[in-house]
Amino acid sequence: MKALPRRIAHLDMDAFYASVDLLRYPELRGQPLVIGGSNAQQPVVLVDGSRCFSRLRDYVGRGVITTATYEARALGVASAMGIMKVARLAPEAILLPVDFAAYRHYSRLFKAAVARIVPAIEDRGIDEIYLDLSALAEDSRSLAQRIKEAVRQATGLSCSIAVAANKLLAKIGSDLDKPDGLTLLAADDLAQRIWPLPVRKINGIGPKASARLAELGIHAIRQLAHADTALLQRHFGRGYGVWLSEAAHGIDDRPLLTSAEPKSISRETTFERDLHVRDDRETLSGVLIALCRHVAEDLRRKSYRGRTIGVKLRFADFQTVTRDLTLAAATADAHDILRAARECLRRVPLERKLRLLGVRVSTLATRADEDDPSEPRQGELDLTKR
Ligand code: DCP
Ligand code: MG
Repeated sequence: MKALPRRIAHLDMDAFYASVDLLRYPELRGQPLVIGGSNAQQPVVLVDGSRCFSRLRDYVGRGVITTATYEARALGVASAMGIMKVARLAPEAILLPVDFAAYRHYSRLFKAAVARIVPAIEDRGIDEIYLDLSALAEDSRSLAQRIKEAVRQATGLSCSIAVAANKLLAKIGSDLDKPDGLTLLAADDLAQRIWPLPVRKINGIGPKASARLAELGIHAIRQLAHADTALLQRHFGRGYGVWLSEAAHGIDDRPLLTSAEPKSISRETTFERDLHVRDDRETLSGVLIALCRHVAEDLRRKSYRGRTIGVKLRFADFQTVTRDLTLAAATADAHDILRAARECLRRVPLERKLRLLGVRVSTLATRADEDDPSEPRQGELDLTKR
């Protein structure tokens, strides 16, 4: 039986920080507003109870803005611009300081409202989430409408949603009709709606990759889709080359990461002075033992065990190497972790001085996943075993 196509939504709040601040200062609605000042930009309450806001033309100093309302964006203002540059573009715009506590509060509110409708949510940060709608019967448009309405009810804020076959397309889609957008992307929309866009609209193509693609004459996603994969691999490496090609064709099988389960648990230490295995053997050995013990404690506290044990070394010249090995059975035991970490270290040439040492345990399973839930051995680590 052929699997049904997935229905993945991406939801992104509109001008998030600025919109949250407008809830508190509704008199600013409709004006260009920029978020990014310090406490000096805090509004002053006048004797008649009205508020006096800072204007950008009065601003002197450094710093960048976090975001701006759509009225300010119409003047050319964008996230991460220097405040002085914004002041030249939009001298009349109002500047407010950031208020992370308020943004976190509204972030929790909108996510809780969505979770009451769709249980499968991947949290992507303060103002965006992916949703898996595949298991729900309702059609995509009315679901998306209902989600937008629930967000508005819970927060008074608007968001933009797209529904598509995967995360990659949903993420591009939610940006197509901002603010207050609702975009449905079907498989045959690729050529019409995605291919004309610049390559940097693909999440995962950053400024460096898009600059290198531009050097190859590739600007639009359509050109990337038609580019020879072998050429892309020559310029970007095997893995990334293939990924570029697939992304341009709208292919993306990544599942939603719906819970906050850690992928690994690790500890690392940067030394006060660079250490050499020959001259500082005792110290390094002590550090390794302590790291393994801490990782084991972290695992136990969180009720995890892991099968892959790895070490990370950074040399004085900042070159970083990692080595790992996978055990037959998952462990949370400091002895087992130490033994495996030493095994990994034997595979690294150690002629140079070290500035950092780290130990990581991955391929995690919770106790509940395991056949044998017996407590790991307790006890002191034996320094002499090597
Ligand atoms: N943010 C930031 N610095 C950046 C980009 C964003 O501090 N360089 C903060 C402010 C934004 C929030 O993160 O309000 C969410 O980022 P978005 O990229 O989603 O931008 P907005 O929500 O502000 O606008 P949009 O309507 O384009 O989503
Ligand atoms: Mg946003």
